[in-house]
Amino acid sequence: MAARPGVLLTQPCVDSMLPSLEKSFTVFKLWEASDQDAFVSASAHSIRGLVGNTVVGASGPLIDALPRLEIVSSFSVGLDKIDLPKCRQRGIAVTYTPDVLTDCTADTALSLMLACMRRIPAADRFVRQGRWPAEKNFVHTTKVSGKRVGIVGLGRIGMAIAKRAEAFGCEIAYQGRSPKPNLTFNYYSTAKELATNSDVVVIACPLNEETKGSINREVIDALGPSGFLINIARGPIVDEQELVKALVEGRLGGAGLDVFDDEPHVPQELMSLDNVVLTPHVGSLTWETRRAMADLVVANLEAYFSGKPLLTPV
Ligand code: 8YV
Repeated sequence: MAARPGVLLTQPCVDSMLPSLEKSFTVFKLWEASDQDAFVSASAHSIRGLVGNTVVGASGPLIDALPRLEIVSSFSVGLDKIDLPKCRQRGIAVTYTPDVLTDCTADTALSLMLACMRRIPAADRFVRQGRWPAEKNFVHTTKVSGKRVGIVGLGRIGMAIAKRAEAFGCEIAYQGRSPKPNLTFNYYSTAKELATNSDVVVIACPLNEETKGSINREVIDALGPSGFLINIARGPIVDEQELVKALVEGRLGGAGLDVFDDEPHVPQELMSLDNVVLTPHVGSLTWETRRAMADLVVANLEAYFSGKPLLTPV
């Protein structure tokens, strides 16, 4: 019997993935190694596949350390942690997990929108801290239904956010590289114009050279003191220092943030702000979605090593 292909798993991901990977592959668990460089060089001759996520992906140096690598099967829809030019240059196949995480990520965006505009976590704290009997009323908050929602990046996830926001009677607009055909939503070619014409801006675009830092001070100020910013995409799309400043100075109404510049580190200044809701990159973090992502990661590897077409190639 031929040796089972070796697959390097960079992170644990979800419980169901390891046993299903181990049915067909010899799995090398990077996160368990105390000296990861030594572990990689000792197992490099056996590793033909790599499974990474947004915590540890397929960086240039890791790919360089794996001369027999043939496929990267990413446990993510975002590709920013994969050195794609290097994969292309080496002829390494790349797959990802689109579609299966769209619903949960869009649900997270709406949750953050509702949570920060209606200050749900602060209201919960108000009750738990026993403040209700003495203070009688919680602060007034901002209505969500009917608001103008601007979406940066109307891809699969952006579209799913639009659909959900439409059900709240919101008016939808979007910004992206180009207008999409057959849509009644308003299109703006710049994030600043979108922000000027929105009550809430939701970031749902990929992180790349074009989008990095694109939500800057100008865009934040265009949204203004009654505007809200929601980010379920990637932290570095926003100039985080400017965002923090705007929130601290009251130049932005509030923010719902699932992603940050330097995860898992979150700016300390945000911790005391009741108009800000912070979640630890949980967009796809449900059992259903993470299992579906794992199934797709494994199915892509199995397809590759049995010579079948990849299910979700990049
Ligand atoms: C995951 C993600 O949080 O798919 C993405 O791009 O950001 C998320 O689904 C991630 O891959 C787990 O680290």
